[in-house]
Amino acid sequence: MMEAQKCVPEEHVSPTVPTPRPDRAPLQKSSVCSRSYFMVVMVFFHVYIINVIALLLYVHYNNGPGEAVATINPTDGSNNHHTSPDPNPPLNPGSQRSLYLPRIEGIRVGHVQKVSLVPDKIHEMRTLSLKPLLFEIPGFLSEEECSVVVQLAQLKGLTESQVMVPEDQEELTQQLDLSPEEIFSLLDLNQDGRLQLQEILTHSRVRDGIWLTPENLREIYAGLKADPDGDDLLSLEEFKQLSSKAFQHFLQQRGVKRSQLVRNSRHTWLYQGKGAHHVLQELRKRVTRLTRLPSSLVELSEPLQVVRYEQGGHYHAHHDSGPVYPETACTHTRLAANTSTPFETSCRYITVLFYLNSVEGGGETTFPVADNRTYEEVSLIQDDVDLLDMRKHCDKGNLRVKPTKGTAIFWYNYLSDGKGWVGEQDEYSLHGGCLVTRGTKWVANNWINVDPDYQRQARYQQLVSRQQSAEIDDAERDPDQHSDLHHDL
Ligand SMILES: *[C@@H]1O[C@H](CO)[C@@H](O)[C@H](O)[C@H]1NC(C)=O
Ligand SMILES: *[C@@H]1O[C@H](CO)[C@@H](O)[C@H](O)[C@H]1NC(C)=O
Ligand SMILES: [Ca+2]
Ligand SMILES: [Ca+2]
Repeated sequence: MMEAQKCVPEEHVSPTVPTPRPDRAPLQKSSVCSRSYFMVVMVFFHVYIINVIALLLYVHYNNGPGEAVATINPTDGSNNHHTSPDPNPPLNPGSQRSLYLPRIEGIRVGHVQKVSLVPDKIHEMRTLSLKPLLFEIPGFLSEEECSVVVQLAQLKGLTESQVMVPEDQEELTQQLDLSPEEIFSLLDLNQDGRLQLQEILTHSRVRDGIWLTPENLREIYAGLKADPDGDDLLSLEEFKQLSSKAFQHFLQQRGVKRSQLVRNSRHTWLYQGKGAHHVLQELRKRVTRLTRLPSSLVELSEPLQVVRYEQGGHYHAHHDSGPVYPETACTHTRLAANTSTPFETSCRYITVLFYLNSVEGGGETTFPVADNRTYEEVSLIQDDVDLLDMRKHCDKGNLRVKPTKGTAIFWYNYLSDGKGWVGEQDEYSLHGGCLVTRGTKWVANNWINVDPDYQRQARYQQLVSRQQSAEIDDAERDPDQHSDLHHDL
């Protein structure tokens, strides 16, 4: 037998013997061999045990990341259990890659897919456009749910949405330390060495709370004697004479009517976490199912924004979230970023917009360039048609959605990076709220914030989970969890 022949000094035993046989009973062995034999068996046994442990560790670490991520937010686990009969679970339990972002396919404009968002009801989700990827879901909220949200918002109280004070444009240019020539060049989109009115408008609208029309601009030029030759064009020399301060000062002196603002509405924010009204919590769960995103992402996003537009209200065309450059910070992950940068945006990957009432007149949501062949910022503002102007040219846009009580629409503000994460801003996601010509308009927005920088989002979630676990003071928490997370995200 093998055992007999293997009565050899243990140093000859190869530790890589593939078939350990710890089960062989060393009963009939000679006493001479017994010690060696015992050693051999022990070595085999150890190799065997180490293999088993290694295998267990392997399995553990392969599963580890998914589990770790799924428990980033302690509420995740329980949510998953509670909603287990849900056919669209927030976290795909079959997949261990919880932070892979599913993106719903539009197929083609007009395509209808059935989605299960609440028990005993199937919703229909219609593709409205592919650029941006935009869907409509009638009856997403019931009539009662709409009323509850409106009432909660009224109870909380709404404030003016206006960003009236000119923003930190001055500061930004100072921080960037740009010369007038450089600014001129940035503004001169068509690079013809002159600033057309549209070029000034394209820029000013991004930064200021005041909505300028070509007529306003001519008025300002005249008031400041900025364009002595009166050709509506600013040469570099003319531009250098025109100080940004004087420009702002003129605007402020002139006074601003609400209708001249970018946004003429009032809004409030409603928290949707634990302890919030059940309708608000339910709404968030429904949004999670709709978007199929990890619930941890949805739960760490902005609260629900409820907006009221009175008759005469509007919101000129804009992007909900800006472009992201390597040095851009996201507002929500600021905590996890230690760089100070002048660029910050809200990184709203998805917008879900709910219509809380049917508007008597106007108030459509317009996507001026939806499914346009091409997109050129400079083409948005022409002499005769300003596609961004939601008071004057709402009807010129490519796509308009009429507000219908209970309907939700949602779209992606960013493209995919092709690897399951957030990529570049989708410029086609430009949209605005048309002038309300009759009655009042109530809408709500849920934004899902995702940092296009995967590591930063991961660090942020890690930080939040640490804070939460510190609050819970859960000493039993697996200490490996954070390092796993850090390693694998
Ligand atoms: C932020 O700072 C920490 C230590 O203070 C460092 O480990 C980390 O790499 C920094 N992150 C970035 C993005 O600079
Ligand atoms: C829309 O597409 C047309 C055709 O390609 C193009 O001429 C026009 O400039 C586009 N509009 C915008 C705003 O880019
Ligand atoms: Ca120009
Ligand atoms: Ca001129």
